[in-house]
Amino acid sequence: VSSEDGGIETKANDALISVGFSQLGSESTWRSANTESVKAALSTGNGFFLIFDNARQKQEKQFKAVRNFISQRVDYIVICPVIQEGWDVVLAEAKDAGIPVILLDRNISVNDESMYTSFIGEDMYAEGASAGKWLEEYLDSRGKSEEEINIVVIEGTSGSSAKEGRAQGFGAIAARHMNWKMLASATGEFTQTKGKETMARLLGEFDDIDVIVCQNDDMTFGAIEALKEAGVKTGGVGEPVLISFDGTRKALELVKEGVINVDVECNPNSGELLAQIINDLEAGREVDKAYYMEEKVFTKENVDEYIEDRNY
Ligand code: GYE
Repeated sequence: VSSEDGGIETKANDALISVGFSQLGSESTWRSANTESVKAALSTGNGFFLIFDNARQKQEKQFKAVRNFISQRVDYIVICPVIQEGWDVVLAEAKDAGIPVILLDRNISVNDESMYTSFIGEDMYAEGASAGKWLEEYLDSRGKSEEEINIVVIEGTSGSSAKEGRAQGFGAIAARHMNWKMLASATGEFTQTKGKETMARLLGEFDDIDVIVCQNDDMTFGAIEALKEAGVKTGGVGEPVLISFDGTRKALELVKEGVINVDVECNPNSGELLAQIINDLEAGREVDKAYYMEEKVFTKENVDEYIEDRNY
């Protein structure tokens, strides 16, 4: 590239693979870890030129970012979609421009799957079902499989695949049990502040909660604050059961302490796989339509094995 092109892009930069990354926000510990994972994997040293945009929970901002990436003629576009619906138009624009789109973390619902090249993320439905199955076994082991069990759910972002998948997965298990009563399901927007607020409100509405499901760790941290303020302990015998998702270090410590009963892992470290898939595409190799991250279920029984290595 000569200086006639404006001189900004150097020859060295041209050799790099340019990637526009629309991250949906910075609402949680998980999200920060995910952003770090992508930034580390798509580094200059690894042959990438990364353009990062934080959409702060606004799909509109994601559209704007994607259009920006298109006008900059990046080689690849990576999107963590805040909600599932509404992507058809902007993805068609990327397709017309001949830029492959890779979806990361959350999924979307589109009529035409050729609108994106590949999806790398987590199986949110399986995560929700794992939580439900754990509760099933837990109640069984305590001889409570016939008792009425009152459940409240603090949900993540409405319309996100993370919220929908976890709710449906858990709901499918709950549907097998006539005695599981869903008292309420209310949003906590995947943040600690909202999680606390919602938990406080639910505590004001119900005095007979047996199980609290928080769809991510940050909301769980907020919920624990509200519970503490109300003098309610969780996790022990005769106390409400607390179920969480993500598997962040702080949450694993609370699992170890017995405050959280079970934490279903959601793996944010998808950066390396993303880099590998882009490299595969560059080399003209075929890639799969979907890749799912490996995820575990943490309880007091196994948490010691994993806690030391958690860096987020
Ligand atoms: O669980 C939550 C985050 O989409 C899987 O989003 C992700 C979720 C994650 O904010 O902490």
